[in-house]
Amino acid sequence: MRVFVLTGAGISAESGLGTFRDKGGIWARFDPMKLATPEAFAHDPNQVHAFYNARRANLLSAESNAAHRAIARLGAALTEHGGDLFLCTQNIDDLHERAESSRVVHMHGELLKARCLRCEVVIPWRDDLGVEVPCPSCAQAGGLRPHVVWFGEMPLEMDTICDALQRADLFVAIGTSGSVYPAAGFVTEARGNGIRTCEVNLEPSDNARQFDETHYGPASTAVPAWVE
Ligand code: BV8
Repeated sequence: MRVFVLTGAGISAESGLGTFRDKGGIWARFDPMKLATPEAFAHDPNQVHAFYNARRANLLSAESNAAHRAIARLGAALTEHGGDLFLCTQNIDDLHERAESSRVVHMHGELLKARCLRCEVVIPWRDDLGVEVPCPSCAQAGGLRPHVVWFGEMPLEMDTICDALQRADLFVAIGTSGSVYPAAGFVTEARGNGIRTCEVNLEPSDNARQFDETHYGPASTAVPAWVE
């Protein structure tokens, strides 16, 4: 059995990381166009770095939760029985990895990594990084940005994602509002390929009607219940 799981901010909400579009969410408090676009970084890199440094500090004090651990168990069980879990996350945290999921596709990048604007090398984030620090690979000063996909930028590993979406037997969306593309369109693509679809979320998402099966409740209880 090949299962494609897409996770969003809702799976990390109970770990204390903010979601984006819930009441008091990140995009309710910060303007994504001023902090999560290439133009915003070009205009004020220090402000953008400060925004991600604050989220990184929050992440470092957070822990994975029962939902992340249940997905890791699902992956191990599928592999053991000759199946496959393709875990694609919109999240830029590392909580799936800390819950011991083995292969995580971060389509929107990773908060704990930096990328050079010129040579594109990706390096682990260090607190001293910022616009003054030269790239360790091409020595360009001021060239390091968060390794995060901003609005208007192409998500990462899309070929791999689309291939996995074609081959899946089941598509499961967990903790996502279904409001950001191309991720929000994956359920439509799955349905078009005749793949069964399931949503596990706190409440019905924007595209809830497209799911054959739905389970609602906080991820830390709803996801383990669905996995078991
Ligand atoms: C692209 C990283 C094209 C950054 C993010 C104008 C210009 C350019 C593009 C566009 C445009 N207008 C529209 C677009 C397309 C745009 C888009 O879709 N915009 C939306 C707003 C309409 N998309 C893009 O720009 C994408 N790129 O289109 O490129 C292209 C083509 C060719 C060549 C080049 C380019 C890139 C989008 C990626 C942006 N980066 N993240 C960062 O994190 O700072 S997106 C942002 O939304 C988030 O980061 C997150 O990754 C993503 C999805 O959000 P969710 O994860 O779903 O979170 P949300 O808060 O919305 O929902 C949480 C859910 O959890 C809720 O349903 C809630 O009920 C539930 N929940 C809450 N608590 C719990 C829970 N569930 C369970 N348990 C709980 N306890």
